[in-house]
Amino acid sequence: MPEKFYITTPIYYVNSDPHIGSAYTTIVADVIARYKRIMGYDVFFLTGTDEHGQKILQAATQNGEDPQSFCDKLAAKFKNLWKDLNITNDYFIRTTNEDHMRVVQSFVSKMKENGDVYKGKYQGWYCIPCETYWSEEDLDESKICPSCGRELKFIAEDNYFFRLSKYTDKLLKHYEENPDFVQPDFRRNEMLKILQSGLKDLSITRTTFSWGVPMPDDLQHVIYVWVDALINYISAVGFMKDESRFSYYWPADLHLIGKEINRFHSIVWPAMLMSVGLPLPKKVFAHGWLTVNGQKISKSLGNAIDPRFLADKYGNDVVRFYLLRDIVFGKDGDFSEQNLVNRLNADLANNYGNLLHRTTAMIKKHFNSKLPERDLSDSKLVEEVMTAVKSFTHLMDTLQITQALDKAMELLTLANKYFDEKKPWILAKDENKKPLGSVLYNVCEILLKVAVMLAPIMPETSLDVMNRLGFNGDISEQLLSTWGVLKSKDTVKHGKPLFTKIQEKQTKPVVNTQLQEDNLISIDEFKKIQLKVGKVLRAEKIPKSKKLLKLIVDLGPLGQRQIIAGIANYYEPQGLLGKSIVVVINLKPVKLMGLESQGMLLAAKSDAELKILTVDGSIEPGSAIS
Ligand code: ME8
Repeated sequence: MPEKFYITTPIYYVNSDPHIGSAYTTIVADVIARYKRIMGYDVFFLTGTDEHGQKILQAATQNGEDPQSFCDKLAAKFKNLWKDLNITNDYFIRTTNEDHMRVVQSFVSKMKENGDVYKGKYQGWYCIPCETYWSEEDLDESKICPSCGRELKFIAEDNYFFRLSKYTDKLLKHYEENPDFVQPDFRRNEMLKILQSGLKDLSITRTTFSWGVPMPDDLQHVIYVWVDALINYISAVGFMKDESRFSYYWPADLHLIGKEINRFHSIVWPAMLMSVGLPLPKKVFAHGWLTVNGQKISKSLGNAIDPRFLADKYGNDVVRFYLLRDIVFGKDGDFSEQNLVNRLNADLANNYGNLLHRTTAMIKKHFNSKLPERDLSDSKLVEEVMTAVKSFTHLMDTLQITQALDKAMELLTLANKYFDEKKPWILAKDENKKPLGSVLYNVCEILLKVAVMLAPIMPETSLDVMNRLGFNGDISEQLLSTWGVLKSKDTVKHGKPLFTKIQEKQTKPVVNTQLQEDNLISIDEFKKIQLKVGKVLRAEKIPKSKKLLKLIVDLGPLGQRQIIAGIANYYEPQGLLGKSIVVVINLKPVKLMGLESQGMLLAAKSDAELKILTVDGSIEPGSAIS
């Protein structure tokens, strides 16, 4: 019987489209799931969407949609993206699914029966984007969210509370007895500090909106979105529905999450499970956060890269490889498209693709495309390869994924060095083709090992490489643990280069190009802004103002208007006379330094400069601009 391995990602909020951050966690989880399958485990890989709560309700309302159809649309986007990114999740859970909602109610009822839920009054601060309560001690005077830096809302409600405080000591004991429960260690220590300072009871219902799971026996309340969400990990594997399935999969082997939601997974969730008497997950791994070109990923900065766009441009495998190679798993890391291109060119096109290409070319030419005889005389090489493979599996098993990937890359370096040192192009001149054959065989066998090691990360490429090497069987652990898997005389295919290098000038950055649906306006909305050509008739400084100039502008049939513009630091009044500029004419008039401004001129501004927009050539004042 194979051993089971149950792995989860966070279930993502459906308030906005998936981005490179959610894709990162899901891709890493997919890599681990694929690796475990190769190693013979019976894997269950779960992902899904978190669809209740105030944040989702707000997003739906802002979009003018009822929350359920809004969630349906967004959940489909996540589901489809994972399919396109080659994610092999076994199930996709949605918290608006009725089965899940029933489980949430039963779970909370059970906590109540066990004496862990009581009614009280919550008064304090709440972060809607994080759906998180904060107590006064966590905050300074500014009352901004310690996690996301956004403004908090003060709420005062009659709520039900969970006796989280009761579990402080039990949790501390669990941490002590299971030193690997939370990983990496520095994240475990953060949680230990919170536990050591003592836990407070947690408000677990809300009454000011109804988009959530109703509290059993008190329908005025909906269950706190985090309680609802965490329960997905058990409702998805049959809790209270299919007990044999549930007891087979639970406890989860790994909850993979981002660092900002560690407290929910490593403290709140385990305490909830203790309350109802269920075993705790075996491991929580909280990875770091991705920035983009050094900046936090944020919708307002417009840098929330669309993973599909990236995958379309470079290919799924390349994006997956880059994320695992460049972002040290566990630590914060920066996404940079330039670094992705550098990795593609150096690691993939040069070290991997080129070696395969050179090797298969020689087998085609000198061995009529048949894999030459295996040769065991080079035991030092074989030993080095097998040591690297062993470290690879150890590193993968202990979730040191970036370091495991280093081992595969080291093997490629080793094989390239071996190829160059053995000079097969000189051996090829020899009548006796055995020495040439054995070098080429050894390189092929290393390439096969690398393809297997990289299969969880670059599944399509690995299948392609294995096929070119003449291997068409299943990918399994045995291909890693024994030397000499490839069979002499099998047909090797010499094809197109595996990867195409990208020259710098070919890359147009994908950052900032994503169209955010909620930022888009329709042509009718754009047409509401009336733009006309205005000819500057007069321009003068305004006494006591350093920044403002007063302009009188001729708008043809619309007459003349006075415009007060903040351009005095950049233009002398004289220099503006006669210019045909762009004027917004339907802006509400405002008073600046006591003077009415009856329109606005358009200008381009950088940190250091400001340039007024003018019309290219001469045209009647008052002409419409569209
Ligand atoms: O927190 N870098 O959902 P969410 C790396 N619904 N990972 C990132 C990231 C970034 N910049 N941005 C997001 C929620 N992530 C809850 C979870 S689970 C029971 C409920 C990833 O949509 C990372 O895994 O805000 C993070 O923890 C998760 O997306 C947050 O997703």
